Amino acid sequence: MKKIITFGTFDVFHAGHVKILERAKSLGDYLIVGVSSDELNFSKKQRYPIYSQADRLHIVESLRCVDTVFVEESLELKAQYIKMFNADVLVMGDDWKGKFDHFSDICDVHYFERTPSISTTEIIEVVRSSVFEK
Ligand code: C2G
Repeated sequence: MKKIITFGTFDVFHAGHVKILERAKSLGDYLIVGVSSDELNFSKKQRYPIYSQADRLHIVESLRCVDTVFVEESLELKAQYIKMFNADVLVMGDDWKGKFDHFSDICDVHYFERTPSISTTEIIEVVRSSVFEK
């Protein structure tokens, strides 16, 4: 059985998230998703996610294409997570292109093109401006 692993915050879950997860699953049989903890997200983006860690895990876990979720506590633990789950392929969006190439000694590394014109940051901006324009 071919196992795929991917990581992300998946805050304000949107179509770009679902599309990368579906494409990741299409590379194998079993999809494992590391969902960034609230603290990890704060350290990466200097803000806490809009959706709680528990809700983000719940949403991702509920998808048909996802088989297992776990909390990604640290970016530095990636190699350990890959080995722990025995993953054959690491998938990331191409905003991370090149950043994970060094894992190619333990698994295949595959970057998918990001879905254009949609992002959590953009959704937050649209909602914020529509609230303040009224
Ligand atoms: N994504 C995408 N298209 C978009 C937006 C996001 O394909 N329009 C992909 C990203 O490339 C990423 C995944 O969806 O592979 C999750 O995106 P984020 O939640 O923004 O992930 P990020 O906070 O970058 O966390 O260890 C790595 C990090 O945990 C990745």
